[in-house]
Amino acid sequence: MTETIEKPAGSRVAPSRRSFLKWSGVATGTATLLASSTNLGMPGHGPAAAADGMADADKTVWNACLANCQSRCPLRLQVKDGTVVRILPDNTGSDELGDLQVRACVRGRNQRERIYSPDRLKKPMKRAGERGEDKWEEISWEEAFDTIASEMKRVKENYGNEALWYHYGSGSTGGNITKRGTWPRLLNTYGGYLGQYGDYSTAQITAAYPYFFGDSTSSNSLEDAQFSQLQVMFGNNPLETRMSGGGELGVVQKVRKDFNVKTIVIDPRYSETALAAGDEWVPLRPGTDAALVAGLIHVMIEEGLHDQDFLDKYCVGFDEDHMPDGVPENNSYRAYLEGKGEDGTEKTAEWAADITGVPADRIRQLAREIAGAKPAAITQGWGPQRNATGENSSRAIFLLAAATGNVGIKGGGTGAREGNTTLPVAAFPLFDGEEPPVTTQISCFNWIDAIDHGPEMTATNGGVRGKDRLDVGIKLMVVNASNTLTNQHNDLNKTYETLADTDKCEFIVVIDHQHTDSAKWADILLPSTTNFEEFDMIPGASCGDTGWVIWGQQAIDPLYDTKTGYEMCTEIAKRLGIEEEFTQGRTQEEWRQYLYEQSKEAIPDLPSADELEELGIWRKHADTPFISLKEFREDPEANPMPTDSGKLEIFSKQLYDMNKEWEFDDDLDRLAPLPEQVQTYEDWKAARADGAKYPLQLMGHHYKGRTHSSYANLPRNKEAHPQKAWVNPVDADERGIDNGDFVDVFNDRGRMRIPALVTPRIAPGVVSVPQGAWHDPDKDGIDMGGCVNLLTKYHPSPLAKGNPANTALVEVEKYRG
Ligand SMILES: Nc1nc2c(c(=O)[nH]1)N[C@H]1C(S)=C(S)[C@@H](COP(=O)(O)OP(=O)(O)OC[C@H]3O[C@@H](n4cnc5c(=O)[nH]c(N)nc54)[C@H](O)[C@@H]3O)O[C@H]1N2
Ligand SMILES: Nc1nc2c(c(=O)[nH]1)N[C@H]1C(S)=C(S)[C@@H](COP(=O)(O)OP(=O)(O)OC[C@H]3O[C@@H](n4cnc5c(=O)[nH]c(N)nc54)[C@H](O)[C@@H]3O)O[C@H]1N2
Ligand code: SF4
Ligand SMILES: [Mo]
Repeated sequence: MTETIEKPAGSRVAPSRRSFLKWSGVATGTATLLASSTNLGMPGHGPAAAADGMADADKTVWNACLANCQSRCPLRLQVKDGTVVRILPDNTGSDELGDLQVRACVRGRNQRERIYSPDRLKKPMKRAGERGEDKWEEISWEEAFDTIASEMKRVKENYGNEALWYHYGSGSTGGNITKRGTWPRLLNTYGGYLGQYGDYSTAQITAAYPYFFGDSTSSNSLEDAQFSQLQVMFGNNPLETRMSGGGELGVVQKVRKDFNVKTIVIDPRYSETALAAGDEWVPLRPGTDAALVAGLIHVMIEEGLHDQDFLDKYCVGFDEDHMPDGVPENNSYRAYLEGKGEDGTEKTAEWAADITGVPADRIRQLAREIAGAKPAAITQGWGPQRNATGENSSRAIFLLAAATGNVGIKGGGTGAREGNTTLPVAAFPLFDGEEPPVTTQISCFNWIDAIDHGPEMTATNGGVRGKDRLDVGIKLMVVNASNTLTNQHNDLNKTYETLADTDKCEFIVVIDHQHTDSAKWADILLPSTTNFEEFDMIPGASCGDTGWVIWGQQAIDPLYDTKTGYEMCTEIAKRLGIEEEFTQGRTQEEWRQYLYEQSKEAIPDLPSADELEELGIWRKHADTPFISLKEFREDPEANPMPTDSGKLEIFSKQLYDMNKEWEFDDDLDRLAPLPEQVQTYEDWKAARADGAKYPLQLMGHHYKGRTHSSYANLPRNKEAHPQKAWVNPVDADERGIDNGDFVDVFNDRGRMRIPALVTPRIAPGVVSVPQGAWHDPDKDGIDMGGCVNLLTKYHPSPLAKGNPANTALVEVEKYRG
C-alpha cells in the first residue's frame, strides 16, 4: 500500500509481509455454486443468469478493483458492444480459510458507475483561469505532452532534479504497471526527483517501528489468532477497512466463528469489527491509547501479572536495571509508571481513567484479562497512530504485547498491525539499478512546506533525509492517481492558499479519471483510462496467509480521449530524448509478459499466462500462519533485533539523543524516548479545558461507501452510505440536536453542514466525520459535502512528520437556517 522507495538500512528483522517459501498445496480456481447468487450489480440489467450472468454479453473478462482499500478483489466484467454491462465478483474458491472466495464489496461491484461517471475526465485540458478556479480549455495530446516535457526541462535546468516532485497518491495502489509505476519511472529516467518516506496511512507507526524493533515489523497474521485465548484490537477495523470476502474481513469472521476466540475492540467508535466480531467494546478518547496502556501495565505490576522474565531477557528500558548506558536514573518505563519520572505522577488506573474516559475498574479488569490470556493476540489498526502523537500511541501498544510476553509466539503477536503472506509477484521497476538517482527525501506529508519554504527545511527541523538541508523548494508536481493535493490533505484552506501562488510551485500536472477537487488545482489536467481499459498483472494484498495473483485483462477500449499512464509517459519520454531507456523497447503488454516471467522465477508453479487469463485469479495458502519475530523469540542471541541493543527497545536511546538536536516550532512537540502519553495541541485535555471554544475531539474514520475519496462521487455509494457527522447522544442533547438534523461542524479553519448521526456508537466528547467525502463549498465557503480535511490541522507529527488527521477540535451546532 505504500509507494515509497525508501529501503531502511540493515533490514534483519522479519518484514511486515513475508513471501512464501513453502506451500501447503495449490488452490486454484474451481467454480462454485456461489456464482449464481452474486450479482448485486447495477439495476436495469436483471438478475444473473444461471451460468454466470447475461447470456447476451459478448465476453466476460477478469480484472480487479485496484483502489487502496488493503484488499484486492478480482472482478469479472461482462462486455457487450464495447460497453461494460455487468460486474461480477470472484466465483472461485470456497468458504474455507486459505481458500476464501475473494468476493468484492459494494464499491468494487459498483465500478460501472465509476467507469461511466459524468465526472470522468474526457480530454486533456489546460488551465484557463487562476489556479484552482476550475476553468479549462481543451487541448490536444500533442500540446499537453509538449508542455509537460518543456516544463520538466525548464525546471530541471533552472533548479535541478530535486525541484521535481512525484506526489503521494493511492488511487491505483493495487496496480502494477497501471499508473503508479509509470510516472516515477519517467522522472527517474530523467535524473530523479525529491523522494518521500512514509505515507498518509501509516507515517507515525512506520517511523516508530525502528525505535522499538529496529526495523518495520508486523504482528502475527489474523489467521494465527485461531490459536489465541484472546484477541485485543486497538482501533483495528478490518470489517470496514479490508472489506473483501477473501481479505481480512473474511479471515477475522472465520476465526471468530470457527474458533470462538474472544475479541475485545478498543476504539472511540463502535466499529463494525466491534459489532460483528467483537465480544466487548472499550471506548476511549482519541489519542489516549498510551495512557490506557500505562494504566493497564500499572495494574499488572501491582498485581504481579506482567511477564518480567520476557522483559528481562528480550527488552531494554522497562526498569532501572535494564537501561542503556549514559541515561540518568528514573528514565525507565517503570519509573514513569511509579511517578519517579519527570512528571512525578503515578500512572494508576484512576489516572488513566481520567484521560481515556475508560472507568478505572474496567481498566483493572481489562489488565487482568489481557495478562491472564495465554497467548493473547494484540494488534492495532492505523487509526490510533494517525494523530499528533501517533508515534507514541503505536509504541505503547507494542509495549503492551511485550509486557505480557506475547511476542514471537503462536497465537500471540507484537502489538503492531497484522502481518500476512503475499506472493512475490514482480513489480514494475520504478528505476533501473540499485537506487534512484536522487536519494534526498522529505516526508510524504510535509511537501506543502517544501513548496512554501523548501530551502529552510533541514534534517532537524523538517525531517529532511539524505542531506542536511534542501537546496530548493518543490517547483513542479506530478499528481497521479491522487487526491491528496487537496481533499485528502489536512487544512484545505491553508493548502489552497499555498497552491494558489504560482511563484511557489510553478507547474502542476494532475492525472486522474475523475474530476476531483485536486484536479481543479492543475495547470495541465490529463484524462486517464481506468484499469479496465488496459492490461496488468496484479498482486494480491492483505489476505491472512493466502496470496494471490490477478491477471488484469483489458475489458474495453479507452473511453473518450483518454490514454494509459504508460502511453502518456512514453510520449513525454520521447520528447525528452529518453524513450528507449524508459520503455526498454517494451509495450505495456510486453511489460506484463516480462513481469510474468520474472514472477514465474520466484513462483515456479505459477500457471502459464494463458492459464491465468482463463483462471483470472490464482491463489496459494501458506502451510502455517505467519508468526512475527519467531526466530528472535526462539533464540535472541542468534537472531538479535536490528536495534543498538539487539533487543526490543522500550526506552529508545536514539530518540533520547535526537530530542536534544531536533527543533520544533511548537513547545508541545518532542521526541519521547518512552512510549508514554504525551500532551499535544487540540487534544483531550484542550477539549475539556474550562470555557474551551472547541470542546469536541474530531476524528475521521475510513468509511464503507468509499475508499478515501475514490467512489465518493457515485450516486449509489452515496445513497447506501450517506455522509453524516457521528455525535454521541449526550453531546447532541446538550446542543438540541436530533438524529438526522443538519448540523454545522466547525472550527477556526472551516465550517461544514451535513446531517448528524446521533448514536451511542461514538464516545461522548468525540465527533467523527468519516474521511474522504468530496469538498463541496457553497458560495459562502460552507462545505456541503462534508470533507473532514476542511477542519483538520496541518501540523506534521514530531518524528514521522506525518498526518495528524485525528487530532483536531471542533464545535457542532444545529443548523436552524
Ligand atoms: N471502506 C474503506 N476501506 C478502506 C479505506 C477507506 O477509505 N474505506 N481506506 C484504506 C486505507 S488507505 C487505509 S490507510 C486503511 C485505514 O485503516 P485504519 O487507519 O485502520 O482505519 P481508520 O478508520 O482510520 O481507523 C481504524 C479505527 O481506529 C479508530 N481510531 C481512531 N482514532 C483512534 C485512537 O486514538 N485510538 C484507538 N484505539 N482507535 C482509534 C477508528 O475509530 C477506526 O474504527 O483502510 C483502507 N481501507
Ligand atoms: N482527515 C483525514 N485525511 C486523510 C485520511 C484520514 O484518515 N483522515 N486518510 C489518509 C489516507 S490513509 C490516505 S491513503 C489518503 C488517500 O488519499 P488518496 O491517495 O488521494 O486516495 P483517493 O482519495 O482514493 O484518490 C485517489 C485518486 O486516484 C484516482 N485513480 C484511481 N485509479 C486511477 C488510475 O488508474 N489512474 C489515475 N491516473 N488515477 C486513478 C481516483 O479517481 C482518485 O481521484 O487520504 C489521507 N487523508
Ligand atoms: S474490498 Fe476493496 S478491493 Fe475489494 S471490491 Fe471492495 S474496494 Fe475493491
Ligand atoms: Mo491509506
